[in-house]
Amino acid sequence: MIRCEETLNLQLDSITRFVRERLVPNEALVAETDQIPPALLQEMKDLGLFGLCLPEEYGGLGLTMEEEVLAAFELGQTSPAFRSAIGSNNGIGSTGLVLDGTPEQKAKYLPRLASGELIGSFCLTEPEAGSDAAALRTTALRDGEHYVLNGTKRFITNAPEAGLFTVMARTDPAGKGADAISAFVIEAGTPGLSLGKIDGKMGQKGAHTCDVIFDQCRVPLTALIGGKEGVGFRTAMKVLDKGRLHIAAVATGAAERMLADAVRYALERKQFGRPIIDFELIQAMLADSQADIYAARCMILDAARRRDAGQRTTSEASCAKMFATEMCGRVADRAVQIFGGAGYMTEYGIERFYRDVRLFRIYEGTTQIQQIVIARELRRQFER
Ligand code: COS
Repeated sequence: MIRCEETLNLQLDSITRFVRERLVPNEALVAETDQIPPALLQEMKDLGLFGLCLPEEYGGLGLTMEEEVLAAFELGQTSPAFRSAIGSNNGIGSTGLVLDGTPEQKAKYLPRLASGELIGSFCLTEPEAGSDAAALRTTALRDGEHYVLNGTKRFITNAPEAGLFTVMARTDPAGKGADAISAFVIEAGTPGLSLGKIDGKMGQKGAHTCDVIFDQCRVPLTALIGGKEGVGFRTAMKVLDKGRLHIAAVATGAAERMLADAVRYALERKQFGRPIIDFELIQAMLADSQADIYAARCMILDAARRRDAGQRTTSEASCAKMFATEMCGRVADRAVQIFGGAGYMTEYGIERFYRDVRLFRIYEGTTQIQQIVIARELRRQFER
């Protein structure tokens, strides 16, 4: 749903311009230093990028899902590290609170997440619980007016910068299923919460992950999201339903960028006395990429509109995430191929994208998890 075409176009224009004029020229620097310059982060705050999807009543821009994916197509057109910096505040680091938080929890944290003063982070994955998220072992045991958390969360995006963690933990250690899991909102600096060393990664330099460790970490009862035990796994799944659509759109934006780079290169690069775009085998790769991108865009926009209309879009979000991220991988591979030897060289930047986008097929649920979700939804539909 688009609330006001004119306002949205102004917002999208300013994002597009910011990406082109401020982010793209800094891609190599961020990759080299593994840091986004603080001045650029401040510009992102000033533009309201940390609160794009947070409700207007809490200081965000309140983008609908359709508006959000349109913005994500634009944000995807540069190094994913930039999108990652604002991604958790707009997505997995805040959605749990937006969907299931108490009015007090929302009032306390959402305005600071929307402004970028606080960075949010989502702690689900553990050393022994990745795809099988319900197998998580971190416990949160009630002790009078507190819960005491113990356990380790792994590969947590933006944890090194985070001021606030959404943490899924087992409130019923004997319970096996989803009902035993609750969600908490925990501030950085809480005694008993510490961070591991920053992980070395294949790509996405400038975006950081690390372990988040809870050792007798005592939080007040008010840290329980929604004030309700036993619904934290469902909160996490709802967060991912939305997050997966967002990632699908970011992956599609990245594919558009790589295709544009490949077309420009194919126009300039001459072999056999002609620009290589004259050759049909190059044209085939470009055409396949364009069709792939078009299909992903259509799918994502349709899923976003359905979500805005109030439909359950678990299956559509997984379809979109699976298709768009796999598609992005294919486009990255073809782009490197079109660049040829230059595609393998750091100087041309395309190999950096090739490495960066590999993560899209893994985080917020691997392609294989999306297949499971889609098949389960289908089965449910036919069993009914
Ligand atoms: N929305 C709301 N509720 C949901 C839901 C969704 N999308 N998906 C599942 N639930 C509910 C189910 O309805 C069920 O509740 P009831 O028992 O009341 O029906 C409960 O959650 C448990 O669901 P299910 O039995 O399907 O859970 P499983 O343990 O079988 O796991 C998968 C399901 C595999 C889909 C889940 O573990 C998953 O998504 N894993 C990947 C996690 C991931 O993406 N990690 C990436 C890191 S986070 S960046």
